[in-house]
Amino acid sequence: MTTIDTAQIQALDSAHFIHPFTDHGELATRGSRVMTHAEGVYVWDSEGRKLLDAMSGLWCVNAGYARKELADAAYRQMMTLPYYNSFFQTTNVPAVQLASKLVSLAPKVAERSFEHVFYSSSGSESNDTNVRMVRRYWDLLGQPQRKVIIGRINGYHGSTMASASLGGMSGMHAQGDLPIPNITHIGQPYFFENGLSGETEAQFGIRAAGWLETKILELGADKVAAFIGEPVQGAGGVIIPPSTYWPEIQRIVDKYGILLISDEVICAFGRLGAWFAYAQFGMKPDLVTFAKGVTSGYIPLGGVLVGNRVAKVLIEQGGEFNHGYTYSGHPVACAVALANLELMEREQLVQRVHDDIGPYLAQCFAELKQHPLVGDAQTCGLVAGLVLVKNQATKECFAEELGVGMVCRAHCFGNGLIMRAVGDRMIIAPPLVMTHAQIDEMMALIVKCLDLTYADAGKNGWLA
Ligand code: PXG
Repeated sequence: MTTIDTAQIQALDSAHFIHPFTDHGELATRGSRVMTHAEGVYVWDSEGRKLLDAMSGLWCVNAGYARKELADAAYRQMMTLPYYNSFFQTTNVPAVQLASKLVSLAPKVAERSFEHVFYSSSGSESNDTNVRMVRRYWDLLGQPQRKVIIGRINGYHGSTMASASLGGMSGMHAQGDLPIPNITHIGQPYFFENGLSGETEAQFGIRAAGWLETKILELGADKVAAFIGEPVQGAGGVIIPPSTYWPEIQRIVDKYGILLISDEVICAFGRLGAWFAYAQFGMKPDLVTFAKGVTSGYIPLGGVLVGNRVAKVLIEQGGEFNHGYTYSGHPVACAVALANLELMEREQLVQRVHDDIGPYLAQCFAELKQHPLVGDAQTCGLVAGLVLVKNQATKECFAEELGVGMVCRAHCFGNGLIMRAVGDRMIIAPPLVMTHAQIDEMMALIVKCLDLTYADAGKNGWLA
């Protein structure tokens, strides 16, 4: 391994590279962490520190790092056909094979089943595609007034103008006049924060879904085009909805004939123990957004599974759909995705999350509820979240400005663990290849960092 001059890279980084979601004043003083290589579930930085990556990069390295099969697939495809477009009545073999593979992996949900795929290179682009497709669908059906798409506060759907608008991140909406017109939001199904005293989680799920009906009636049902949501909210802090929530949402969208978009950029490809998540949540979506795990993040690829309800109208009545990207159906990205799905099938990674490593993580996280700093802890497949609280008995939260989550996150980094903080929610989404021993190692680090944070909170008088 060549040695890296960390200070020089940091100086150049700060001088020339504008990072996503980064305060560059802070970056300039602190210097960024330079990641150099990775293997399995570990990444190394330029100072030689080894970190257990409990976030799979950014929720994407499902198959783990340094998988030779994926590099080989990219190399082979680059030497065969590194690029060709799929405009102008052309196609390529990996894009076709992948579309047919994805369709075969998508659970059948009656008339909403999936036989078609549209490709992009990211989750954000895919959700922009969804906006265009939904509007085109209603225009073709002679209902052009159906324009409004409803998302959720604290949902995340990407960072382009349309996808950031679909999302409900207040920090993003505060910059650049978002959301764009005809996108609105309802509250999130977060029981810990929004459940009423005496209300069961199941009752809360029905009530939270009811916010959709209220919004539809307020807007006028004939104005509403679609509802979009992540089966489990990821970037919002791993918010796992009550089991009653999605079936009730489905009942409501069906009642008013509204399209349902399941954004599975995080939730698909084994993350929740299935190839796609919608069926296990009782959703019958018309469009499913995917990205990230489809290639285990080795190369950018995203897209939309287009259900028969929409595909039929677009194809049979639509003529040309004036939408597409240079890299739609990129042969190298699709070849890597095919190799990734093959690898996942061979190693039964999805089944493993469902039957083995997911339940093991759930058991470990349940034990964390004993920790005095933990107000609640939940898992679903291989995502998990816990909330840091000031008082475990009353579930009183810390004042936001204390930044307790960031204190905990700093301890994690300092102790060789990559865990994310979303406010005071600490979250993980480890690679699906994690062994039991690696889960044990991760849990020991989590407990250690919770202890250190608890000690800090005590010293600073935050627990009083
Ligand atoms: N939908 C969902 C559900 C996502 O999680 C996107 C769309 C956008 O995908 P692209 O590929 O355009 O980034 C995402 C992305 C975080 C974080 O802080 C999460 C994402 C991206 C960046 C940061 O957890 N998810």
